[in-house]
Amino acid sequence: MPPTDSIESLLKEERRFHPDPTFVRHARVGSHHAYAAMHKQSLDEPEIFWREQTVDLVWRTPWKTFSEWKLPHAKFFVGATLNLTESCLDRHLTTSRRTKAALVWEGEPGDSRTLTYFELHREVVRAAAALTDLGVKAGDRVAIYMGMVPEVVVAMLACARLGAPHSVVFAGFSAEALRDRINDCGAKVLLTQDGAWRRGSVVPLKAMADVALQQTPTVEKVVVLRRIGRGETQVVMKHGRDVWWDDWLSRVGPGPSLDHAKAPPAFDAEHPLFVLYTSGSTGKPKGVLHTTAGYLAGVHVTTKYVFDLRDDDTYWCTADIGWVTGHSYIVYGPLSCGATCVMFEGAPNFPDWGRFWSVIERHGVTVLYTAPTAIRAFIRAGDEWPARYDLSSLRLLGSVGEPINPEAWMWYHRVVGKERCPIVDTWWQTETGSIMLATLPGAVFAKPGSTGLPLFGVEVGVVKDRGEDCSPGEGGKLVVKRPWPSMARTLWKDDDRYLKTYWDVIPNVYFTGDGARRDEDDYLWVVGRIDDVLNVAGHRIGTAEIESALVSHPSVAEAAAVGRPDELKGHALVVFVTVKAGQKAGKELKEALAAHIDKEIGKFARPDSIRFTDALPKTRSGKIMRRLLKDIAAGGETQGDTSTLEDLGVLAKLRATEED
Ligand code: 7RM
Repeated sequence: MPPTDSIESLLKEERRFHPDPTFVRHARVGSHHAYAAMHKQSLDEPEIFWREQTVDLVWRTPWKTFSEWKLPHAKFFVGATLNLTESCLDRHLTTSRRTKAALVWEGEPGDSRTLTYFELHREVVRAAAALTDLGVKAGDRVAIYMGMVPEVVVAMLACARLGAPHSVVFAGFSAEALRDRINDCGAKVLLTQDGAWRRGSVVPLKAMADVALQQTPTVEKVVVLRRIGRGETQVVMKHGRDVWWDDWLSRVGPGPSLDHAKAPPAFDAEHPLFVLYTSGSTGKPKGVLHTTAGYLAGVHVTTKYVFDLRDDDTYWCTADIGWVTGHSYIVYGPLSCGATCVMFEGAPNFPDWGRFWSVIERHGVTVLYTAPTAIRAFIRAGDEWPARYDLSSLRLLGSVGEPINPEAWMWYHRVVGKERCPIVDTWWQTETGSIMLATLPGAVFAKPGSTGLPLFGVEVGVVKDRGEDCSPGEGGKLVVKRPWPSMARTLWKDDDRYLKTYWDVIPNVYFTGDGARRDEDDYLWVVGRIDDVLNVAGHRIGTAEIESALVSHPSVAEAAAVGRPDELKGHALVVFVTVKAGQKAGKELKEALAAHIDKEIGKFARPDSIRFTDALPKTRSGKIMRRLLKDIAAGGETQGDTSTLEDLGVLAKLRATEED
């Protein structure tokens, strides 16, 4: 079943997959009853629940009050102080985890590195001291524009240790996108690398950063990691501003500067931890702000239960560090649990479609967390690829990023999990910080395509516009009915937009932007965004961002971007463009526009189809009717009301536009 299938057919999905009895016997939560009791306690007696569940974390001052809530500002673990990195690193050093692998890293070209908890801690302490040396103080923002290298984890943790919020910018973003994010958060330092490997070629990150840095007045220093280190990656170092990573670190050799290895500063529970930009339904990306204690508690508890993590697991989350999944489930969650994390720099299909399976075989991965878009690509590549490798180490599979359609679920279950491994679908968002809905493995059965039940502390609803609950099976808006510890605290310097986007849409609840249904068993089925945000191959992107990028091209008068359901990517991106008078619409302009998007946003946002048109369908008040464009993009008849359409003739003309 492709993802285009309607929710009606999804709800007819009657297969149930019960976890293997051996898995259940050892599971942390071994029955639906146990899950329900914990969930109930987490809502009714949150103080007791969270006190118990966070005892492993390192608190300098214990919290007095669980939460204080006054819109828009939520506080959790009020009164506590902590240094988050002590929970992720220091606490393991007095146990046998001291010499355990924290990161098992594999580079795209096949090089590899392992960092034990001891080594990772030492690197983080050095980097924190070196950041201090650059003048970074608690509260200063540090931008990170790096690929999937161990140093990016070191960099994030070093920032956290100093209380300097990091803002990681996905290495697939363009110079312009980097510039805007740096400027929005006012970063003082940028950490980057000469280049990043991407399917055998080099993405020149430093050269791209240099373009951004021409218009980023707040950045004082730039640290450059040598990842490629070859002549072909021409790096120009600006005197007084740029420093090579190794030179930067060697300035703080062992000695007094490492004093704070033992006692890093403690911060308030609500001290800002990071800003991560994500797409919204209007043009400008939103700087989602997460703070320290609540975020840590959320990712710690969810990592432990959702992945059922054990000390002997080898856990691999395939997400990129530039997205929230990389933050929460490569770095903060797993390290706070003392897990061994595989980190992989490359792509699933380089040098061939066997690469992921080869990583699993060679490292003995036990828990795999990946995305439906990857699974669908693997299905297309053929079963022979996974069949060539020994995947018997796997014991648990996870999915995140978009709805996993039943066909992909079944393939994952059969071909990867050999019908032995539970699959845990996990629904959450950049804004939620940690996993909110899941089919908790060992505790509950899975239904292919359903994202399951709410996790601890999470109370969700499926409601109508005014907040009335929908009946079972009825489609509505997915909301969260009470604040939870790992929720975003605000949007960077924009409380108003935070309130408007999430809390003012439906009375008294957090609005997720997703549509969903809840079935008779209380299982949730998330169908995707109901606003103008698309999910293209797991990348969340606002149609407004694409449109404003297109319109910034000198030949373009107007543009509308819509998604077309795509078997592989979730959404394919279709854009309708009207050109300015005297401009020639044609193949050449199409190529120029594709290149323009690459530059303004990044290659991942390149449209799958660009269609020129004389006019866009609009309402009388001038609003583009994207709903109609969506139908046209999908190749079907336009559905629903066209009475608000100003000029009916536009539709016929649009259908006649050429599809490439
Ligand atoms: C973690 C992440 C969030 C949006 C969210 C949904 C969609 C994510 C699932 C899902 C159905 C899932 N953060 N989404 N996971 N839809 N089932 N298991 O992806 O901020 O980048 O995107 O992604 O629409 O609102 S995100």
